Amino acid sequence: MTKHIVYHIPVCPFSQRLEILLALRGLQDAVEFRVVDITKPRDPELLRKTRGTTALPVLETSEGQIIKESLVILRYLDEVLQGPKLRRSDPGEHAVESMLIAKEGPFTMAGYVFVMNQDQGQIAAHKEKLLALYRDLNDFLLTHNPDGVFLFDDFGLAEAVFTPVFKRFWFLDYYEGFELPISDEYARVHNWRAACMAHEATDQVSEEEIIKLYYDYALGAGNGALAEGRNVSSFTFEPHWKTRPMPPRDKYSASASDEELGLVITNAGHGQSNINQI
Ligand code: GAZ
Repeated sequence: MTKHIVYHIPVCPFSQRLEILLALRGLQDAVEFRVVDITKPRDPELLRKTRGTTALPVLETSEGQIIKESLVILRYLDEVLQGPKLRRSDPGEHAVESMLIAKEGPFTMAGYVFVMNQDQGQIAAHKEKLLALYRDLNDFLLTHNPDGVFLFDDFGLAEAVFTPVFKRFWFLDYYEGFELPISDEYARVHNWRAACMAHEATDQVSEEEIIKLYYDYALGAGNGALAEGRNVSSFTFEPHWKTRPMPPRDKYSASASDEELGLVITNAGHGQSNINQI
């Protein structure tokens, strides 16, 4: 039988949602992940399949159906893969988790816009916007499960949606010094977030990796764009992130070079340049 294929960008939060589902089921092999280099022109065959759109992840099912949007793919795989479902089976409970999931878009956007901000005069406004969204999540969790840790009794669909985003927001701790305040307004979401991030099915990425790979986002260059004066994207696969130094935290006054970021391959001797990823 042919496998499901997911076309994706490694380290993308949207595809980590799918990896978490597979890890929870112990079915990592049920899907073949194919890496797409978004700095290069898209393979015409894939473009034909997606009917011209370029956003990833995209699922090509074993039957050849094309499914876009990580949340749709997540729900599809949850239904078709064997094993206990991640979604709540009770319709009312499923509605509750779906309401929480409906908050992921604005939340994700607020964090990304914050890390990409280049205007120091706007820092406070970005911070307050994100804190308001955290307070809203706190209130939602208190309403539906005041004494628990997760939204229901265990890590579920909403947790699979939010955890990759919580982990990307390590870039806010590092580049913006952002922390959730320790107070009643945030206590419930604080516990939820900590439990989500500590869950063993979510360890596909590390804090160090996120900080190093997302340096270009912190300079305002998202989605594969190159920051000014640079030739290699911080998302490059080579040199591997583990071999590179931590980037400077201060994103507002300085911008590190390819060399300072450890992005230049020096041993080859034939002047081959790096391939930019994302
Ligand atoms: N809603 C889609 C899903 O599947 O959930 C989103 C998919 C998506 O945005 N994928 C991006 C992509 O494939 C990579 S991840 N881009 C390549 C292309 O050719 O379109 C998110 C942001 C943001 C900046 C970056 C990203 C991000 O805001 O992580 O906001 C949500 C892109 C400034």
